[in-house]
Order: sequence, then C-alpha cells, then structure tokens
Amino acid sequence: MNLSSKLRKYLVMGSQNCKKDPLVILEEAIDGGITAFQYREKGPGSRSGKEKLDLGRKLREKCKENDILFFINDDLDLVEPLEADGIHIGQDDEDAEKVRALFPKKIIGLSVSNTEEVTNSFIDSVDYLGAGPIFSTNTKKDAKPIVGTAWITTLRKAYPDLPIVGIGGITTMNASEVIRAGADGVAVISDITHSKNISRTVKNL
Ligand code: 3NM
Repeated sequence: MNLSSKLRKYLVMGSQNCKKDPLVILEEAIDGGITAFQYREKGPGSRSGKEKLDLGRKLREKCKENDILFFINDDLDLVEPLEADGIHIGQDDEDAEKVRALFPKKIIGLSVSNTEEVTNSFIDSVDYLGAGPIFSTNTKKDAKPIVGTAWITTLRKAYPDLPIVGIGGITTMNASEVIRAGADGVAVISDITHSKNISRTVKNL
C-alpha cells in the first residue's frame, strides 16, 4: 500500500483525549479500520517521562501487530525507543530539514496552516502535509484560524503529488468534503476518541 492510502483514516490521540483506556480505544479504532496512528501526548492531562514511554510502547505494539503506521508527535527522543514509522512535526518544532537529517528513513509529516508557513518550511524534506484546522475544533486550544477545505484545494494545486491529510473538527458528517477537496486522508481526534461506538465511527468515516 502506498503512503497516501496508509494515511486515509488517521487517528491522533494521547491520554488527554481519552475517557477510557487508550489501548482499548486504539483496539476499537483498529477494528473499525484506521490505517495510521499518531501518539500525541500534549497539554493538560497528558503523560510525560516513563508513563509516556510505557503507554507509547503498548500502543506501538498494537499498531505493529495490525500493520498500522505509527507516528510520534514532535517528541524526537521517543522515535527510536518506540521504533516509530514516522514523526509528525508542527511549526514550533525542529525544522523539517533537521528532522530529515536526523531520521533519513522515517516518514515525516508537517503541519501547515497558511501560505507563509509553507514558504518558510522545508517542504522538500517531508513525506506528507497536515492541513488544518479545516473546521472548528475544541481539542486544540491554540489552534490557528480555521482554513476550511479551500486550504486543501490550494495545497493540492501547489503539490499535486504530496500526500495531504486534513485535521481539525473532522467528523463522519464532514470527512467526505475534505476528501473531495483533494485530501488523501483525514486525521481525527475527538470524533473517534469520544465516540460511544468507536469501531462504527471509524467505519463510517
Ligand atoms: N492539529 P479534533 S487541529 C492536533 O490545525 C490538531 O494543525 C490541528 O482534534 C491543526 O479532531 C488539531 O478533535 C485537533 O478536532 C484535532
């Protein structure tokens, strides 16, 4: 399977997003058909240090057993211990060229929210783009202004061959708009982690 297909249904999650055991949430999401997972411990209620590593190991193992791509959100120190397939970096993290030099063989994703960020980033060093927030989100308190699906269309025109994943406020009700605008996949936190029937929500995406 190529990278764009593997990014089709991309669950992003850390303990702070979970009302029940994160491992159970991941298992149910895998049952529903996610293709990629990003371990993102960030903000109030998140884990750090050994607790973060221990949970990461369990989630990583589950992804390996099920052939799901496993990404780490910006924490470069966890990439090797967790044998991550890739790293997702934001605009406030180490720049993409440096991350590429450190991890020549890993998949690198980069968040871009506007043209200025694109101009100032090393797009040639990354394997996919995260575009958002597409819709309004309560999950990320410091989210940038909403960009809408038009931002996907703009990026798709500029980078016809680069995989693009939409993020921010994406649900079963609006995911198809994101794909129709030109995205290869949707990255989702709360619509999956807070669902009463996680497996069905992922199937419906
Ligand atoms: N990054 P939900 S929006 C982690 O715009 C994240 O880059 C965003 O959570 C960005 O699916 C976001 O619950 C939160 O809206 C996505």
